[in-house]
Amino acid sequence: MPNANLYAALRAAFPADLDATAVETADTPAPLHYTWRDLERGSAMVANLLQSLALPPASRIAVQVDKSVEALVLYLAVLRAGHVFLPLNTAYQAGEIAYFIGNAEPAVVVCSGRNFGWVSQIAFQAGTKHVYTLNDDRTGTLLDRAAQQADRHTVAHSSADDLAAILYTSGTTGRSKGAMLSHGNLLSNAQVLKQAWGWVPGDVLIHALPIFHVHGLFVASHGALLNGSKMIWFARFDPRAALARMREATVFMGVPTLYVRLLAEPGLDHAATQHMRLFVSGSAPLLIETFTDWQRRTGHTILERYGMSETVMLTSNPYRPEAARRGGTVGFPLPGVGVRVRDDQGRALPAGEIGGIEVRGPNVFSGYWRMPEKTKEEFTPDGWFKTGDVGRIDPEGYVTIVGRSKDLVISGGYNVYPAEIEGIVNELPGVAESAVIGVPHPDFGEAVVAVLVPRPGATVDGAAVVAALKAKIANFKVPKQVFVVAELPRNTMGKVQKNLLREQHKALFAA
Ligand code: MLC
Ligand code: AMP
Repeated sequence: MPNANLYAALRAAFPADLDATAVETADTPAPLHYTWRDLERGSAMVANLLQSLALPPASRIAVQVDKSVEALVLYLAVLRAGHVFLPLNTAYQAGEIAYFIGNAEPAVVVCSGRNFGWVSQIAFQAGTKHVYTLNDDRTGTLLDRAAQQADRHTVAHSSADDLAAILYTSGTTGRSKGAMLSHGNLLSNAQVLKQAWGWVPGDVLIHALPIFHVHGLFVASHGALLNGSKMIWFARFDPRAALARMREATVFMGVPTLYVRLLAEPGLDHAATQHMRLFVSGSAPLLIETFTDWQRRTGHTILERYGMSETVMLTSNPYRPEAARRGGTVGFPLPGVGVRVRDDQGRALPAGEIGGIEVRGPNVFSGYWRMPEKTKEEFTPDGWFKTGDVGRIDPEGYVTIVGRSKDLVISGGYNVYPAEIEGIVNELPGVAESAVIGVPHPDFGEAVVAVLVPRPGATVDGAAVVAALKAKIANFKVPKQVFVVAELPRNTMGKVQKNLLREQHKALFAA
């Protein structure tokens, strides 16, 4: 059986000249150049370190570190060692991390040095035996220990169905679920995107997204690696600095907020983006204004695509000019991906009609980590995954997302599940109940807002609620505004009418 390990496929795509630059850092004090050989040797050393721990195959390696090239190397090492990469957003606080570690039971946890105290305490309590640190200045115990390892390593043999990564994604009810993605899921999608987006020799990617979610870790990194393309690596997105590098790059990928912030740069024009070949947007709806403003300012048409943690990429606007990239749509199903729209009773809907989007394909995950019941609920009896997105497919085949059946807010490309925030707000002293909604926001697309009702006789201060939440949950989940009201609007069934709240507060952040 050929080795289906994703690292083996990525490695095979490295250019013949292993001393060429694979990654150049853009926001370190001085630029750092990592060659393809550095990626190969560095990942071999970290893989050897993991191997020296004699972990069972497919052990989870949980990683909460700032973005760095070494963090990417760690990801490659986990792949090649045959373990399962579990990336965690650096914004997550202790309560969130405790849940992920308790649920995933990782054999190894890697965290930044400044968090070692509390993260290691959580990890050791959960039974994790090895906790390493990795800082964004190339220090930490992970690299110290890896430096003692050999720089040659034979890539573990994996089948296409073997797990490569677990990505936690929140649920409409209860806690986050770990989406289990296999080597085959990730590689098939990367290969399809390489074709679909016309990657060519000489492409250079500006990598400015975090690497703990699908967009930055898989779509962007795999795209460049599988094409042997150099990446210009930003640890933090800075619109002015990113724009300056477009004169030497060809591909950029971003969530809509990145495009909004680039549009605010006076220097964004045809000349500044002339060297670029492709701008990709996804993870959240791209406003038609952003799409048309971008066209006007740069002469480029943003290519919008649609995906999710459970499926990697599903649809894409066309790259080649035979068909137009249509603003407001997410394009056509990618080759090999099935997309269908059905009503609440599971009846197929004709073109143009709005219903639930269901998908299948080699990219679709196998299920949620240790949640067989939840997994069963999210798949139809005939094996299609219910995305929770609502949309339509027009007669020409373009898919348009019109809303979500899941109660979800997407803020700056990050998902926030109101049920999770409401649960935490309701526990705060003096709070009787709450409703969390998303309202339009000029920068983040949607912003989280909480409306709460105090207990009889209690006084609750909105600013104090925000301060309390900042200590408990990731900053992007914290409401940008809190309203204290006497009661929540309810329908005759007693259900909170969030649509009325959204309507009432829709102009809160009007630009
Ligand atoms: C930061 N803040 C956010 C936020 N990001 N608030 C809401 N939503 C967000 N996304 C908070 C900060 O903590 C700060 O709070 C305040 O907002 C302003 O911060 P900032 O300095 O403006 O934020 P910045 O660090 O510049 O980050 C913004 C961003 C970042 C857009 C660069 O959020 C980002 O990288 N987003 C990309 C997310 C992503 O990669 N998504 C892909 C998921 S994969 P305070 O209180 O401290 O002032 C997926 C599948 C698919 O969805 O299809 O791709
Ligand atoms: P995540 O769970 O973080 O992977 O987010 C996946 C969700 O992001 C999808 O189910 C969609 O709701 C949303 N999404 C991703 N891409 C787009 C897009 N181009 N337009 C609208 N929504 C999108």
